[in-house]
Order: sequence, then structure tokens, then C-alpha cells
Amino acid sequence: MGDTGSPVGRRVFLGLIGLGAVGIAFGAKTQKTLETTVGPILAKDRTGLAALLPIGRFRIYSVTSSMPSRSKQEYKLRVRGLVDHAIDLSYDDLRAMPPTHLTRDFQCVTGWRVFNVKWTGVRLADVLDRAGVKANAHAVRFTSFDGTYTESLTLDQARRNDVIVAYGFEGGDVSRIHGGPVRMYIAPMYGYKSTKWLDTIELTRDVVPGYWEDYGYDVDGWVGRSNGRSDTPT
Ligand SMILES: Nc1nc2c(c(=O)[nH]1)N[C@H]1C(S)=C(S)[C@@H](COP(=O)(O)O)O[C@H]1N2
Ligand SMILES: [Mo]
Repeated sequence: MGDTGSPVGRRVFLGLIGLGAVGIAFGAKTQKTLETTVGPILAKDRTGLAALLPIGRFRIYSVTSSMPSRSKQEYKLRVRGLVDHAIDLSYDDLRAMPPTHLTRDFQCVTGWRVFNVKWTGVRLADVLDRAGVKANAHAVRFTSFDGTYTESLTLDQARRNDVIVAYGFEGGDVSRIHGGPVRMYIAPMYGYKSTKWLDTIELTRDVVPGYWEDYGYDVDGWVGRSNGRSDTPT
């Protein structure tokens, strides 16, 4: 089973399980420390100890000190900004649109990678088409109902077939801790591009750098060709 069974790896790992058990909710500062100290440990393990984590194979991230909560019934996705008509899509509206299924690796810029994750959702392009994008819009901006997190894409990136508004994860719903009931999933980019607890999509003239980009991550977050990393593209 390789080096995950070594005393140091295991001790750090059990510490992580402890954090998971109480529900991980970090402020940004603590999270940054954790990312540099324990982030790479999980990345070593495809199917072994990582599978024991109560939170699944993922690290659970929130830059706020809480995990926001919104039921499917009260959920609304707002599309705003440079559109022909602002729209609100309910959870059921999204489920009624043609679904897209993607199975891709999920890669965090801090090093951990989860292999072959199954996502279901609707193409962001379809959502944008329902609102009608004005000619002077060149970017989309995402905000989260955590009240803090933001992200952006160019309109060309947003229209890719592997960029989805996701409600399905590993055969079930996107759970609250993973950003449910609805989050972004931007398959070809590092995890920070995929806004959890998606609240509003705003069409803007230009790309507005997001939360982590203000801390130095690249705005164009392609896996394997950004942030000075050489990961295999997903
Ligand atoms: N609202 C919000 N979205 C977020 C984050 C966050 O802290 N808050 N973290 C990002 C980062 S850095 C990663 S790697 C993924 C992690 O997704 P997970 O918590 O489902 O593993 O979510 C991204 N989206
Ligand atoms: Mo991340």
C-alpha cells in the first residue's frame, strides 16, 4: 500500500479524519496553512486510506467560517447583468433542462487530485442562452450564497461543453458540503474555478478576478498550464 501506511503519513492523515468528523469550516488563513501542510498527503492516495475519510475522497473547502445551507425548494439560480432578460431558475427548472454527464478528475491547485469523479448538470451555455447574452458581454461572474466567494470565466470558456451548472455528484445530489444543491463544475480548470453554493451568474463586460485570484492564483486556471504547475490536464 505504499507510503500512506508510514507513521508520519498516517498520523497526519488521522488528524485530517478528526477535522472531518467535526465538520471542516475554515477561515481563509487556517485553510492556507492546512493546504501547504496536509494538502499533498491526500494527493498520494487514489483508492486507499483516502476512501476512509468521512467526507469522501475530497477535501472540503469553504473560505467562510460556515457551510451555507439552502434547500432545493428555496433554491434559485439568478442570471443577471448584460442579458436580454434577467431570469431566475428553480432547482426543478434546472433538472428539466437537457442533462450533461461528465466523468473527469478533480484537481486542486494545492496538489490533491480525485480520479474519475462523476458530475451531472446543465451546460452553462444553455443557461446563458435562456437569458440571452448581450453583444457587449465578454465574461461571466459567479457569486456564492456563502456571501464571500466569487469567480469568473471569459464568455468563450463559459460556453465550453465541459462547463456545467452541477446538481449531481457521484450518482447522487451535490451535497451541502460539496456546494449543493447547485454549484459550478469547470472540468478543465483547477478546483478553485468551480464556485460552490452557486447563487448568481452575472454577465459582465470584462473578467473580474475571483476570490483566490486576489491571493495570486491565475485567472485562467487551466489544469497543467497555469499556476506554475505541470499536472496532467483533466
Ligand atoms: N463558495 C466556495 N466555492 C469554492 C471554494 C470555497 O471555499 N468556497 N473552494 C474552491 C476550491 S479551492 C476547491 S479545490 C473546490 C473544492 O470543492 P470541494 O469542497 O467540493 O472538495 O471548491 C472551490 N469552490
Ligand atoms: Mo482548491
